[in-house]
Amino acid sequence: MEYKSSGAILAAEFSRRSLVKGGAICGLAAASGALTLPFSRTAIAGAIAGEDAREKVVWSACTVNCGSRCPLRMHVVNDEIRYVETDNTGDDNYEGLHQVRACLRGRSMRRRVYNADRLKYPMKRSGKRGEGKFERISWEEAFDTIASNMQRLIKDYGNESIYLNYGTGTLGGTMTRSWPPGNTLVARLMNCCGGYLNHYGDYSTAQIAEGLNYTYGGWADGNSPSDIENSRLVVLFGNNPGETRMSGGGVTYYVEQARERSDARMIIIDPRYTDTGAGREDEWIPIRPGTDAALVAALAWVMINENLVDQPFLDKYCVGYDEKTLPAGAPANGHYKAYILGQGSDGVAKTPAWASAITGIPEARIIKLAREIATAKPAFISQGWGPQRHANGELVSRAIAMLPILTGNVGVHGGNSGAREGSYSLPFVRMPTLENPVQTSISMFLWTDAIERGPEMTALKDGVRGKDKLDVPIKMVWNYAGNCLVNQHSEINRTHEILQDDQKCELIVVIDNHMTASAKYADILLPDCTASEQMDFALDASCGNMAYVIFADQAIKPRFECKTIYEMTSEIARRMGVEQQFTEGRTQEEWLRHLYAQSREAIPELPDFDTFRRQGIFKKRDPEGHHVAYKAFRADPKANPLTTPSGKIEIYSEQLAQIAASWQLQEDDVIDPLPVYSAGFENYDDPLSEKYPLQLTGFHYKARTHSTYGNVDVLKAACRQEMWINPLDARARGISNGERVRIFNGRGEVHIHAKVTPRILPGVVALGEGAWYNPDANRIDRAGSINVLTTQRPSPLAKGNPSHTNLVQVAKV
Ligand SMILES: Nc1nc2c(c(=O)[nH]1)N[C@H]1C(S)=C(S)[C@@H](COP(=O)(O)OP(=O)(O)OC[C@H]3O[C@@H](n4cnc5c(=O)[nH]c(N)nc54)[C@H](O)[C@@H]3O)O[C@H]1N2
Ligand SMILES: Nc1nc2c(c(=O)[nH]1)N[C@H]1C(S)=C(S)[C@@H](COP(=O)(O)OP(=O)(O)OC[C@H]3O[C@@H](n4cnc5c(=O)[nH]c(N)nc54)[C@H](O)[C@@H]3O)O[C@H]1N2
Ligand code: SF4
Ligand SMILES: [Mo]
Repeated sequence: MEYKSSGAILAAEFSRRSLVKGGAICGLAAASGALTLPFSRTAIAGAIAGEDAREKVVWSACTVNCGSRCPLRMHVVNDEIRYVETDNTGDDNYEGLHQVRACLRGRSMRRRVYNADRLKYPMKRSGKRGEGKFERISWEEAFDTIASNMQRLIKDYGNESIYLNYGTGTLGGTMTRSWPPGNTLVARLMNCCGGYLNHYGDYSTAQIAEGLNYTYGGWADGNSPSDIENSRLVVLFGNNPGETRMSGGGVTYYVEQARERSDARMIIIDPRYTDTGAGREDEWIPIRPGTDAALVAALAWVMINENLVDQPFLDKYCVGYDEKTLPAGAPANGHYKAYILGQGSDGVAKTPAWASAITGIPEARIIKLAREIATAKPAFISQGWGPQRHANGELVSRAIAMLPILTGNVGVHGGNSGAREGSYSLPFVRMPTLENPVQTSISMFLWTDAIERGPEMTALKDGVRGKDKLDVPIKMVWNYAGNCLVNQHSEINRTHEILQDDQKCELIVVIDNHMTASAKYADILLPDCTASEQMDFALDASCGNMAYVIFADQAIKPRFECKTIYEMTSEIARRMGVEQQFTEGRTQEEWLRHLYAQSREAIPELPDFDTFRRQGIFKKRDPEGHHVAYKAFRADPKANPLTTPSGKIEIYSEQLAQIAASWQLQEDDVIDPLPVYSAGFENYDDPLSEKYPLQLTGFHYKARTHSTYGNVDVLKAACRQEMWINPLDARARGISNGERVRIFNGRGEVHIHAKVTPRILPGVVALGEGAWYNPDANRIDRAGSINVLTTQRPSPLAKGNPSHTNLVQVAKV
């Protein structure tokens, strides 16, 4: 047990300090609020047991996957969190070591820790899969069952039959880190036991990571948002930091402060009028989902015709813009300029009139936008990950990057690559997780297929990597800190059918804090400690150009029978005969001290362990100042080539031409050497739109981080789950604001309230992702869980999740 009584003394000291700092004012207000909360019974029990009734303040953290990580200062009395504050160090200056203030989600952590949905004991399934019927078992039985079944499955099917599912619930942790799979304690355990089937890609960025890899080589870098202070124009394609990067460490804070300084104009291109706009933007240009590449093509058409492209930049740094730099193997007129002007293989000129019909944006507005982007130098052009989470997302991501490329905004201050903003990170040392002896991996999106038809899946058809084909189906799933087993994976009804049959996937182990939709599909359900109940470090925030690490200390003892992931995996390692290799004889705290000692070698400014524990957060500014992506390449492309095959920015990719020629693709799946516009499947003009005429796009909602915090009452009340619909579409269906509607397509049906608002383009409806799936007896969801309506058909190149590409119909309930 790492719960240290000395922590109380350290923390008591801290609460005195916060009194001096004036933190006491809001502290007191919150504390008096806490008196009305339902903890009194346990508090009394604690007092009887003689526990410390003095308040102590312990630094903890919110480690969910929202892109930020926030410190939480837990005020604890008698082993209970009474209220939660956040960072009180630093100031409000974004150029200094500014405060990293938690958003309202993190500040409601108490309501997650003390939630009625908490898993209390290990359990085994007693009904059919997904019915949610369980019976309590001992930890011994849980560990024995997992170990013996795993041994059997490894013997019968091999290690490739054991899959680590995507899960980002505690992505920000070090010991508790839940993703990428290879960096988790479950991976360390499996690597001691012969390995596991890995996955590549992620639900966040599958298409853009794959797409821009061919443009820039590797993960596309971006300028730090602080560099906007040097920009004259900010153009955001489907990028909503006001909602997706909300914390004090977050990007939205930088964008706002840097724009105040530069007075840059801001244009937001999004089917929705987002919170990032909310009066701060200069212009909102609504666009039909999935059509950004058509808009970009027409902007390029105007720029080329009006001589506004940066020709010297294109000649020196790029491949395939025009005849001069087209690779020898490419077809005649295979270059970008020919494609735009209508001299390419499709023979269509990408005029503003052409794009207007596709995107829904007026022709005149497209022409004005082209002139504006080409002349406001430098311009910070970026895309969030909404535009790429589509059926044609790889092409869209590459197309948007064409704007900074055509205008020479790459590699300069105040510019950007067209990717999302970059951020500074520290070389903090992570828990070592050993090598996976199994080389095979599948796209994170195709695990349901790998259960259903694993041995039919091949490299050329399904993107299997490390092998030509899968030899065995998935027989066991480890699902740690993830709700992607059901809630967050697409097409819930298909998943349900596949998981119901326990002859296919024979063992599902879910490790979570709460009884989620995914937890209901477990065979063995293990209750994990929350971040408040153990010691860890939290890091890796997307935070502009200040990086930080949080000492996420143990605030309270584990609740109920919860254990840490380290204890669980160590116990299973013992039963698998690999305990020594797994633990190397260290406890969790000993590991953290060990990793910290190594980190201090890499980051000499880090204080000693105990000082860090007391100070709670360590911050460091990027010594470079503003980060400029591809600065060295811009300065000297010969000395600092990109990692693309040519070393240059590849507008035309020979690698993609080869892939397009050799892969087996479904109808409507387009892979192209150029960043062309292709509608992809289920776009607005799909024949299916006769039956399901509305495009449904998802978005990441401020009420939750995906599904996490989705069961917190006050957050649910503050930000209701509702479907956005334009007044024109609502009127045509007789729907008024606040009324319950049916949203349906061939994959399922959801009932939820309508938000009738001009903040969304006609023809499009939107639903925040992550609501807790709540089906009735007819499998109609009553909570607004979008994944009842999404498809499991993958995007062509990345085999990623096209979560925002959906056609639906809407009607009054
Ligand atoms: N339709 C649609 N679907 C989407 C998306 C979309 O835009 N649209 N977005 C996708 C994206 S980008 C992502 S990243 C995924 C996210 O999907 P997930 O990674 O599944 O994220 P969450 O829904 O937050 O689920 C995290 C789980 O971890 C649990 N958890 C939290 N903290 C802890 C802990 O300390 N220990 C343990 N054991 N469990 C913990 C939570 O209770 C929750 O069940 O969703 C994807 N799904
Ligand atoms: N509050 C909160 N913050 C989060 C998360 C969360 O769940 N809640 N999740 C975190 C995670 S894991 C991730 S991956 C990121 C996700 O970050 P993003 O993927 O950037 O977030 P989204 O909301 O899916 O999409 C951003 C915007 O794109 C718009 N959009 C959708 N389709 C299109 C299109 O075709 N074209 C254009 N131009 N715009 C389009 C949406 O309306 C939305 O406003 O957010 C992170 N931050
Ligand atoms: S949800 Fe994100 S922004 Fe909010 S407190 Fe947690 S880490 Fe910070
Ligand atoms: Mo994500």
